[in-house]
Amino acid sequence: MHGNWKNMLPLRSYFIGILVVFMLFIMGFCIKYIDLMFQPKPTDCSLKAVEKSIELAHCERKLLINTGNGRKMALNVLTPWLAPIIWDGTFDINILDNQHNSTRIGLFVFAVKKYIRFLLPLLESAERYFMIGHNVTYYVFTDKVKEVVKPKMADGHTLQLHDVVADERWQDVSMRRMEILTVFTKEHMANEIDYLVCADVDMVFNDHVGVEILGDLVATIHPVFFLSEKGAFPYERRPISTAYIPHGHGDFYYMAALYGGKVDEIYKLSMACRKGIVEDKKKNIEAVWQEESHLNRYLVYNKPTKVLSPEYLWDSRFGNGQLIKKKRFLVVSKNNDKVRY
Ligand code: UD2
Repeated sequence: MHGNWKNMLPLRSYFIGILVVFMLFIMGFCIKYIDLMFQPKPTDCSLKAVEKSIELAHCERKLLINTGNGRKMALNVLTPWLAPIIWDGTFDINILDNQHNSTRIGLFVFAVKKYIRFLLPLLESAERYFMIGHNVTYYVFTDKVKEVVKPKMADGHTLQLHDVVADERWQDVSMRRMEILTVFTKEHMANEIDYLVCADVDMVFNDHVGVEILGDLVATIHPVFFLSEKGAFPYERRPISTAYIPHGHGDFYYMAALYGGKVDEIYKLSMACRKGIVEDKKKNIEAVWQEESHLNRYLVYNKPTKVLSPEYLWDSRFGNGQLIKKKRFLVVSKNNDKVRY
């Protein structure tokens, strides 16, 4: 008996071992599936819960629309005055193309003095990406009509060349555009086109830019300032200038390299900007960003009916590019000292 008991000792350790392993296994199982054991109740589908989520979604939208924060506003698809902000994915180009099947569109550019070198690349890129399938007139103003090389153009596209004086200062060339617009929108374009798009010449189209950009009055958010707080916008802040915008006013900072609208709206815009430029000149002052400052002033008090996201104006040197899915219209890098003087 005694001897038997001694013989059973290893057997007892064996059972204890098995028991320990078993308990460890149970503990492991519990740790792994603890959340299953305390699972929350199935989703509450009661009317109250649904109402709560609708209310939350509503608040979220309200926040997006009402916020005075420039960062959120520029990334929205609606301005606080309910104008669309055009981003990739917000429009169906087939529907819009059908709506605009007989629309006549103009593209207005200045290519004066050394800037003539930018004209052909701009027009060639326009032939690839700008208003494809639509009736387009290029209105080119230059002091070098004879040097203009015409691009190969699609049916329904025409090029008009117009002589313009070459101002000595590049700032005056840039501002002269407003004066020319006041005359041409009234006397020529009113009968020739429905919408006018105004652009800088040192730019290239890099992706689709179509009828989604057409509207009564359209402006483009400046890519440098689309995430900035309003206080950082480089508006003209000197009250002596007619382009003055007081702190607290304004919604976005728009870039003068692309804007547009119905011909009569561009007439009104250019008249106001031209008047401001002339009044400033009388006082011997010039707005901080020339006609861009006057354009911004006009658009603060005459809200655009459509706003283009920075997809429509991009400079490859800028940061934040990851937020911009398509870079449709690009600034061409240039050596200012070489082309302006
Ligand atoms: C910025 C704006 C521009 C305008 C300007 C201030 C960009 C991309 N654009 O341009 O819209 O507000 O500041 O006035 O930031 N031009 C000529 N010949 C010249 C000089 C100018 O044809 O000798 C025309 C040309 O169409 C050019 C435009 O004026 O694209 C604006 O001049 P800019 O491009 O030199 O001015 P920039 O780059 O500072």
